[in-house]
Amino acid sequence: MSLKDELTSVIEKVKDKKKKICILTHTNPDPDAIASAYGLWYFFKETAGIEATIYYDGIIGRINNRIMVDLLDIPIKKARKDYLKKFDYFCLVDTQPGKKNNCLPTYKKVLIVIDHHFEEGAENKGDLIDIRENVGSTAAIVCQYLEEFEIEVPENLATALFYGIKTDTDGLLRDYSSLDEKYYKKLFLNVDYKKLHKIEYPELPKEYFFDFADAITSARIFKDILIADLGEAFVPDMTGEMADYFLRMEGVSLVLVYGVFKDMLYFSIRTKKRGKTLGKVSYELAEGIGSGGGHNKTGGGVVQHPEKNKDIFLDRFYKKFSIEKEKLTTFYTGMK
Ligand SMILES: [Mn+2]
Repeated sequence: MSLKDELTSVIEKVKDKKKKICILTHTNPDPDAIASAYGLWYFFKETAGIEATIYYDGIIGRINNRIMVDLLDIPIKKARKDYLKKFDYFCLVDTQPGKKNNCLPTYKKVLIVIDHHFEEGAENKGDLIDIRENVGSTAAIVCQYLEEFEIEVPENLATALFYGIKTDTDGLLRDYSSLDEKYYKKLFLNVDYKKLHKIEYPELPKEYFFDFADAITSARIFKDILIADLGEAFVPDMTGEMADYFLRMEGVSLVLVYGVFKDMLYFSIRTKKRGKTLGKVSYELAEGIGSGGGHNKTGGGVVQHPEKNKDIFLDRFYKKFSIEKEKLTTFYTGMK
């Protein structure tokens, strides 16, 4: 069956009875998850006349993402405690059934799953399971849905989807596919640049620079690997932000940044090198003590009970990359 046929049968199923649909992102949603949810929301509106509900759990931490939601009028809300009872169907975007980074219990049947993370033996029970590990963003897959049904993408949605693809692929520089490239270029013509600029370069709170200072002073290097500890992070997304930043340091090709937020240890890993599988590495680093995932050049996750599991996690990281921890030094050692 073609993708369009599969989507058509999903629409037929929900259309007449005006079913209540909930679109769920992963915990602490990033721009790709938010944009994909918004795109799927618009898809249901245009094809079935249904106004779905978009829920997330955790927090929308990163300032850019909060401004994105605000400026582009994205109807995303924090999941209420009793949300499970209120809907006939659930969709998952940028995550999949059984993954620990979403709040949907595994017994719930799913209508549509759209994701681009590797499958970790999830029980993929649903009407339409669309997991494409080779694609750089979930947003690009959603773009394809909209295109299949010849739905015109309004400016705010185009801006969101563009930003989703851009952040997940670092502007078509890492882990991207021809699908990402196609829609990145197509959406570009319809982006609201003023809004995009405000999203990408927002005013930053002082806490941001406080975390930044911690990241810089704690950074330690072994060969081409840099590790930084944020201590208490003011938002979980700070680890990814700092990891991206450190990856720009000359001579560094692999970065780990971690920090604690609400009694959980968040971590992000980045590399410049080809042929890495950091998603899998992250999964293994957190196995049994939390959860991890990602792609080739980016990975991340969360570790529970950092007071006892942080050292286990770090030792696994040292071992994985043959780091002699007594030889870790600051990057400015020997500088004047
Ligand atoms: Mn994504």
